[in-house]
Amino acid sequence: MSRSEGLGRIGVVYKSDPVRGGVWKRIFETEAPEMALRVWPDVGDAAETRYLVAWLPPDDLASRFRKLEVLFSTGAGIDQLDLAAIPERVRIVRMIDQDLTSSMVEYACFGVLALHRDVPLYLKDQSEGRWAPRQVRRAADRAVGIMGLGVLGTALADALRPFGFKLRGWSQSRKAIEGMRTYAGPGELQEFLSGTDILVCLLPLTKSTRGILCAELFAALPDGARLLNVGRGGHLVEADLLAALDSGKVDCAVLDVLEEEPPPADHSLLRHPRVIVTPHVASVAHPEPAARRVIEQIRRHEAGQALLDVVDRKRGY
Ligand code: NDP
Ligand code: OXD
Repeated sequence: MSRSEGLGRIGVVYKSDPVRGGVWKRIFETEAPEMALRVWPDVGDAAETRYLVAWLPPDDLASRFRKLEVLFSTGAGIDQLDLAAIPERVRIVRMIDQDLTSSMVEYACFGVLALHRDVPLYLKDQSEGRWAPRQVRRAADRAVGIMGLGVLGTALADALRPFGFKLRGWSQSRKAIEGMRTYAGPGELQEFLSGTDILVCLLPLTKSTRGILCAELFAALPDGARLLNVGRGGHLVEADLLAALDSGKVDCAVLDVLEEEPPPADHSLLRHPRVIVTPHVASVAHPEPAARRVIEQIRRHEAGQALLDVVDRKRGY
């Protein structure tokens, strides 16, 4: 017998963007009549709530949601959460969904192709009224190195393969991926970087990855390498990228994320002529499929099945 039987509807609280919350409410009402979704700040009886969906949970989560069993992040990343403030008994589940993955693949392909085809440099030329063709390099002569071979990194590798790039990938544990030369752990990072022309960061932000895109890392890349950061702003030491752009070590970059979001209008990278910046839009969880994913997860949990996409607190991702 499911734990919800005889107890009325299963209470779920949603605390994130209120407009999206309206869509979540509609999906829950039509597709999960056994659940009652409340949109923040209407939390009902917080002390009895077992499921919370949030980007940023409330500061008083532990004392207010005393029976909370699962915290669903509305995003794929969970670095915005203070894990120490979330009681150990609460499972943390991140958002993985095909639309979110496809959206990242679209954006990251755009970024890699823009860097490969010199688009940041041509935008600079165009802004200066210059028509100056550069030699077109074949994809087969360019190595794309992906840092992070998880859900998003492997999907990107699949999408890039048909272009014919040389593919390299780096992760914590060793991976075998068709058509990709893979490297694992800090010991193989230098070797991975030394053959990477276009570096893509798709790592989670953790204690070990904060500031990883720094002067030392740029020094290990071939001269004139290019950077796509679609991870988090905290991965990048911005001053080091500016110095690497100045010296020509890094030729150009596409950045979807910055340390401070939104950045000040005079931010040096936002204004840099060889950098394309977008406002953290590479991928977002669309509310309909995201709500369906959470419904599926709650049903699994209620039926005593294992939750999917659970965060490993020790690893931090
Ligand atoms: P996953 O958890 O599926 O994959 C993470 C990958 O990073 C794994 O391959 C993991 O290695 C590797 N990794 C983690 N720590 C290290 C380390 N210290 N050294 C080497 N490799 C490491 O994450 P996703 O692919 O789902 O997402 C990645 C990140 O993308 C998110 O955390 C988020 O920050 C970012 N993101 C950005 C978005 C945007 O709009 N800009 C949207 C969505 C996500 P292993 O496989 O061995 O565990
Ligand atoms: C995410 C994001 O982590 O949107 O999902 O950045």
